Amino acid sequence: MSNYLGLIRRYWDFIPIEDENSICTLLEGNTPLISSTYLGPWLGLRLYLKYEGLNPTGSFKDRGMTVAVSKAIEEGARAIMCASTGNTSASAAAYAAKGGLNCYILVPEGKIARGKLAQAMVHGAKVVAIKGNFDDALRIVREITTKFSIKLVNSLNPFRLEGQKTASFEICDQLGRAPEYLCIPVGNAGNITAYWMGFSEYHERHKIDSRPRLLGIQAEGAAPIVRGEIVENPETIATAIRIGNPARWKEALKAVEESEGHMEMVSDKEIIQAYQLLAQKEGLFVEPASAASVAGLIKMVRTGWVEKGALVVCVLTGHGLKDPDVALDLSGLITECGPTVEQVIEKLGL
Ligand code: AN7
Repeated sequence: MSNYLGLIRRYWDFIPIEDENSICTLLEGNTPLISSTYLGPWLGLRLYLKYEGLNPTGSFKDRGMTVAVSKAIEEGARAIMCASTGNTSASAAAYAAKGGLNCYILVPEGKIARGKLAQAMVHGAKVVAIKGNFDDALRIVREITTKFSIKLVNSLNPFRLEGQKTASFEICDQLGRAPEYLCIPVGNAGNITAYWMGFSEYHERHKIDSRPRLLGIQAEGAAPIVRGEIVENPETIATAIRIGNPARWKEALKAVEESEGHMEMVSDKEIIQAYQLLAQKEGLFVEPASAASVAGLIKMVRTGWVEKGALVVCVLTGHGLKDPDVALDLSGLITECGPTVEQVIEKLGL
């Protein structure tokens, strides 16, 4: 029997759920902090990778969703709704199924990785594809959730952040201290905001003597915070962070400033390089948005922003199986072969 209880019970004192009967959990969290054996030595860093792809639905979103859905249940809600580039919808659909709620999802048409769409559909959510981008979808969801009695579960919902912040607690528990830098991809900017809340709360309560400098990484084609202006038509291979007007923009900037960190952007080419390095040298299959944090870190070591020897944690936000099309497009063709030992030996060049 597993004695893991899920985030809410594990961090009960830090999370504003009052009624234990309303807890809706899939035993999210408790993800591994993996010591990097290739990238770390290569970059001259003490590097750890927080593999959030091992949450129940394959992304970090489950941390926030367990709290947002439990709170919705506590408040008597019957339905939840979100706009999503994919992972939020997969998570919302799963927790709604577990909690017996209806789930409404708006996604940008044609820009959702197939694994994520499959998750939202299989869990029985009502999915609508908008002829527009994520920012359009979020605008519509905000309006509809004020008109109907449906709970919004995007990270504008403060309970999402209350759950997501627990990743910082885990990192401090796993390292026995806070890292010097935390490197994280930024889309709607909820996660980076939540990490800062988490490090700050742990710092206060457990007298941890430092907080990390936050390095937030955006994709070049969807980098409103780095550029300082809304991006009308965001584009990137990392569809999860294809967002032009982040809802938590101000909070993210404040977190980066307070931590004396930095916001950086990386090209799709750099994202793909990091994606392949993680897969081929670390054995970690992540989705492109997650590889953005590693691409950003590589860039910041090259530019001297992060010094050699630093203790760094990179957050790998989602599993690579979410987006099988990117993986297959980047790989060579499969070798076809007749069904004999000789033919296989020949094809493998043994
Ligand atoms: C893998 O699912 O916004 O900066 O609607 O799926 O907190 O938005 C996903 C975002 C990073 C960015 N990595 O986090 C959605 C959605 C992955 C993601 C982000 C997302 P935020």
